Amino acid sequence: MFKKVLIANRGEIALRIQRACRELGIKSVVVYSEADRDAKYVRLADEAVCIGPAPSAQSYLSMPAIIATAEVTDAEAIHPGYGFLSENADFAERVERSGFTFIGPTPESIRMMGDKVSAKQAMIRAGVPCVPGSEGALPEDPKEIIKIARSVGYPVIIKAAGGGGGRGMRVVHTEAALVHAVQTTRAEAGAAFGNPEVYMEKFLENPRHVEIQILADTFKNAVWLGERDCSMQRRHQKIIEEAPAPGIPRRNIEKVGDRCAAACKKMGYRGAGTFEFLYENGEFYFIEMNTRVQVEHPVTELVTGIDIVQQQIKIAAGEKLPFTQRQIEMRGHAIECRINAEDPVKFVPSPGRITMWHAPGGPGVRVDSHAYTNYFVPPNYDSMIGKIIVHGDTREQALARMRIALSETVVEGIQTNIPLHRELMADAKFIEGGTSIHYLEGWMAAHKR
Ligand code: MV4
Repeated sequence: MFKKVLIANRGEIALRIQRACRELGIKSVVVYSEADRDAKYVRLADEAVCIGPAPSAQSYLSMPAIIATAEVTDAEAIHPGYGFLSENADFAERVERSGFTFIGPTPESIRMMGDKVSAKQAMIRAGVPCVPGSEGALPEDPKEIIKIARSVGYPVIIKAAGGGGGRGMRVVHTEAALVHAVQTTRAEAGAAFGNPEVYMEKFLENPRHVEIQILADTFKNAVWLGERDCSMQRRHQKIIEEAPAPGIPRRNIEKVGDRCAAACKKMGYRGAGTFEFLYENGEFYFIEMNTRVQVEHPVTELVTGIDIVQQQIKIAAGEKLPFTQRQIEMRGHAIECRINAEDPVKFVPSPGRITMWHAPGGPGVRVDSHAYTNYFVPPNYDSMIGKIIVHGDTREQALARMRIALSETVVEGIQTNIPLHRELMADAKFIEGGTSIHYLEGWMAAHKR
C-alpha cells in the first residue's frame, strides 16, 4: 500500500479522500489555492502545499504545480477527485510518466470515454444497450445525414463527440431543420472542444437518468454496485440522488448491471466508473461513461457498505477486489441532497462567510462537508458546500430521516438551496418516486420561480 497520497482537489471531496487515506494508514498531502488557505481540511491534512492563486487555471488545473508538489513531498500516488483534472487523459499520462500512480483508470480508458463517439462504439461492441442512432460520427454529405435521420426517426438529437454532461447538443424535430442544426453543432463543437465530430441519436422525450456504479481491478475482476437515480436536476446540475431507483424492476437493473461489469472486463477498465443511462418505458439506453468518483457516490456506499474511495486507492495499489458480485448485497434506501451556496429561487451563487453552520445527525445520517461556522465560501469554485446523505430500511424511512436532517440543519450568513430541498421532500410526486429529468424545471415553473 502507498505510504503517501497527494489529493489534487478541494472542498468536501478533498476531505472525503483524506478520511479514506487515514483509515488505510496512508499519509495525505493536499494542494490548495490561496482562496482555500484557511479551509479546515487543509489544516487537517498531514501536509498542505499552496500551489497558486484562486483561479483554478493557476492552481487546481495546474499540472506542473501538482506534479512538482508530489515530487517535493514524496507522494507515491495522486487522487484527482471529481471535476478539475479528474478526467483529463493527458494529466493521467503525465502523472504516470513522472513516476507516480494515477488513482483512476488508464489514460487510454479516460481518452476513449472522453470521446463520446468512441465510448458508444465500445459499449455497442461490449453489448451495453445504447440509444439508437448513427453508427459513429456523422458524415459530411447532407443527403447521408438526412437518410440516417429518417431511419432513426424524429425527433433526433445531435451531440458533439467532445461534449458530454449536457454541453454541445441540439434537438431536431423536422427534416427541414436537420442539416443546418448539424452544421451549427459541428461549428460550435470545433470551437469549444477542438473536435468538430458530431453524432446522432433518437431523442428520448421524457427519460429518467439512472446510472450504474462499477469497480474493476487490474486482474480482470469487475463488479457493479447497484444503480443511482439522478433525475432530480436543473440545467445538468443534479441536486438529489438516490439508490435504489424507485419502481424499476430488479431484473432489469441486474441485466444492465451485468452488462456494465462485462464491458469493464472486456475493455480492461480499472478503478471506479459510472455508466450513465437514460431510462424510458422500461428500457435502459447508455449515454456516457464517467471515469472518476462521482459527487453522489455516498448513496451507493450506504446501500452496499462498500467504501468506494478506499477501493479506488486499493485498486491503484494493485490489490484485488475483496468481493465477488455474489457477495455484494444492497440493503435499504439512501438519498442525498446536495447543499449549494446559492439563491434558492434564482440559483445564482451566494458565496461569503458562513456565520453559523450546524450539521444534522442521528441514526442513518451522514454529512460530507468541509464547511463550519466562520468558513468563507470562496466565489471562485463550484457552489456545492456539502451533502446530506441518509439511509433507511425503506425509501419512506430514508425520506423521513432526510426531512428531519434538513429541519435540523442551520446555515446562516449565506443563502443555500436547503429551503428547496425541504419543499421537494414534501412534494407528492417526488414522494411517489420515479420523476423524469424534466420534473424539477416543471416544478419550478409551477411554483412561479
Ligand atoms: C439525451 C437526452 C434525450 N435523448 N440523449 C444531457 C446530458 C448528457 N449527459 C446527455 N443528455 C441528454 N441526452 C437522447 N438521445 C436528454 C438528455 C438530457 C439529460 C440527460 C440526463 C440528465 C439530465 C438531462 C437534462 C436534459 C437533457
